[in-house]
Amino acid sequence: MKMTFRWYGENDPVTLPNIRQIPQMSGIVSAVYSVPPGGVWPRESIAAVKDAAHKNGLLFEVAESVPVHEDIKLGLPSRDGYIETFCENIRRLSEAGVTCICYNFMPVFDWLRSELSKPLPDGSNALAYDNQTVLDLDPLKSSLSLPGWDESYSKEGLKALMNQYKDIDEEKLWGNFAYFINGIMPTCEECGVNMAIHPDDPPWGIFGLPRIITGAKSYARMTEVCKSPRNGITLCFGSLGADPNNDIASIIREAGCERIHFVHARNIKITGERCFEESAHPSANGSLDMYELLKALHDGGFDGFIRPDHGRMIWGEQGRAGYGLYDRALGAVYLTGLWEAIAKQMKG
Ligand SMILES: [Mn+2]
Repeated sequence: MKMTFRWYGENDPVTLPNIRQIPQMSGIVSAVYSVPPGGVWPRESIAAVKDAAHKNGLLFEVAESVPVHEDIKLGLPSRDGYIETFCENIRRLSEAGVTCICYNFMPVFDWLRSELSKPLPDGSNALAYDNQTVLDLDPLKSSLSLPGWDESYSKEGLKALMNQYKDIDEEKLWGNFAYFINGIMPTCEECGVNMAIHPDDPPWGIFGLPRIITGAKSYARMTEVCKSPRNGITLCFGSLGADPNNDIASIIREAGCERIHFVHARNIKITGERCFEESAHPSANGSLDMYELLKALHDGGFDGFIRPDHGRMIWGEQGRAGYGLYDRALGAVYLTGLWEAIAKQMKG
């Protein structure tokens, strides 16, 4: 297991020297943020991320995320051009030493929460999801803006895009996914890059848009549509765990670790039906048993990348919701400790 930490580039209030001082940190997870979805990432921009990491004793082996253009998800004729662009980004990233690319296949909206700084009893705050609040939202009318919402869409643009999805049901989205993953796989094979799809977050449909990466059945199907082991997953505990029907330890044990290239480890506390808040990482603080999950990964021989996922805001820290330094650093150390204990126990 290689412990990593997400870094949002030079404008991130969390600095690389900060990240370097977290015990056992091997590298950063980052991206080129200045290019809109569907664009080619300049080699200089990729090199800048790599060089900044290396100067601080950190590796840059995981890109998160390389966005998939909506035309690919919609299956439009223009998708072939965007798939070629995606392949070019795979080639450029691999030239810079990246071996794992995290992406998602969620139409229109990325991850979604109803609250970014819900106060918790201990004085910290965290991201939260309340189903009723989200159901009451109309993305086309609401002035509320959430982090998973692409700000570059005008209301009209968003309306037009959501209309395009009217004819795309889950079956069609699966077909478009299969076309995409099989289209890029020869390049992945050639470059030695693993693709790691992130589950939909939350793992259920929202605003009438289809969502397909939601649990054990999705993983069985996505591995079926493209059999290369380089077609793998980002196992995000918090995303999958928001649906209590997802038994994540069983998913790991049944699917094996060959396709798990990247793990997002965080805990959540389920507070009602389709309601949850993001908690501190330890098992006792949330609804997920982190020991069981890491144990399943260890038993499966997992040796990919892992990172603490979202953290709470603690100790008065201000910054990017979910991506402060302190609670994620605590999470990383907790995960490293659990892993050490499991590894030593297994040796007897
Ligand atoms: Mn995640």
